[in-house]
Amino acid sequence: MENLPTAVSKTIPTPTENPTRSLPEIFNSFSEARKNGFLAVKKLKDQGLGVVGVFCTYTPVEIFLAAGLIPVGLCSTSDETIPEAEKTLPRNLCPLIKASYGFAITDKCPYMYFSDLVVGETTCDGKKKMYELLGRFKDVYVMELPQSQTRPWAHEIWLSEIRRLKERVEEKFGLVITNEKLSGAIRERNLERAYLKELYELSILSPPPLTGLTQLSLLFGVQYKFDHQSKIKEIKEIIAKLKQSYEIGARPVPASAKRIIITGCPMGGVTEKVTRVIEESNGVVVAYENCTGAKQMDRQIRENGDPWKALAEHYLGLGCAVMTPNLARLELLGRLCQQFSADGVIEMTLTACQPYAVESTTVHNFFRDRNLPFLTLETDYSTGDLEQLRTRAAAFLETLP
Ligand code: BJ8
Repeated sequence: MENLPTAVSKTIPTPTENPTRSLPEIFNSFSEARKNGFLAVKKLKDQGLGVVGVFCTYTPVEIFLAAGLIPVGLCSTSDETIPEAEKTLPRNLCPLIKASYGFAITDKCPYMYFSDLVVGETTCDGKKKMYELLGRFKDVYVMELPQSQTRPWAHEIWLSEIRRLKERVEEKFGLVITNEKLSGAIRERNLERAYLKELYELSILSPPPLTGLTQLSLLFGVQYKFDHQSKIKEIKEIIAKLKQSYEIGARPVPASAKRIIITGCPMGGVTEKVTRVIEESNGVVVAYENCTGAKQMDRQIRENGDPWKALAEHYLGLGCAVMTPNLARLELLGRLCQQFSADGVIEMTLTACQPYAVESTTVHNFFRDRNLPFLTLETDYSTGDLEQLRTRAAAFLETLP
């Protein structure tokens, strides 16, 4: 690790592997995945593999996998470097953007440090303008994302952006991405999506066989596991073990717990606090509609026909608040509420996230029309609002029938 900056090398732990792990041990391997993934990425870099840093669910990562590159998530989930970021960025900006930028400029994020290329999209204004600043010290490529899924030309624009990204990757890394390789990467990721969906759908059971906190750490951690085969093996193992322990009577969640769907901004790291306060007040998070959860895994990429068109079709269909109108979010939310027999929905918005804050009214109206209780909790990457979140979540859960 002698080539790494001190701030980075200090954060790299030594992973421990044990082939006969119990369920809690496998859970730990996922909750520790982000930390341990640093070392895995370092090893892959040493083997000569290229790394591409990404920020958003709209990024068609299959292109990087088809090219034999390693895609890594760069969004930060702690407030550690926000003061440093605020020396350049406005204070009233979403914490996800400030933290991600802060970790980049302080060299404290090994994933950013190892990234040969960073790919972003024109999603919210804060993010796309931050990419311009990031471009001063990293090789940043920004895709132009249409903000509508219903305009007839949106698909054509996104398809041409995907083809441009292919060319940029080919030129940067000196390789060729064939249709066959892309189709292979699509099949690989579809398989992962299918198993992750099977995993979170276990919480359709009443009571669910895992808490919302466990589900979140699995879904968040999986993005920092880079070996496809062993990742699939681990997910299958978790599913089998969870089913087995449920069959013999294990009930980690009380039957009386109110079933909650979480929607809104991406979660992980410090924002786990939202799930924690819900589960401390006789609630259980049964599904996450956001980018950490179902939004990413609910749909499969079409495996027949032109793979580039299939990729464009899939990613443009994601229901994020940067789209207008954002009907896909409501469709998924409505479906999850039915499927998981939700007692209520809690939306988590990050402070200063305009797309989600404004769309909150639309989501609120959607659930009012369906008589399903809905609450919005706004938070940031600090822990200073924990008591306030706890009080509001407890009051909401108490009102649920
Ligand atoms: S697809 S949710 S990952 S854009 S929270 S940075 S929107 S101001 S994270 Fe997102 Fe892609 Fe959408 Fe998902 Fe801006 Fe809001 Fe901050 Fe956000």
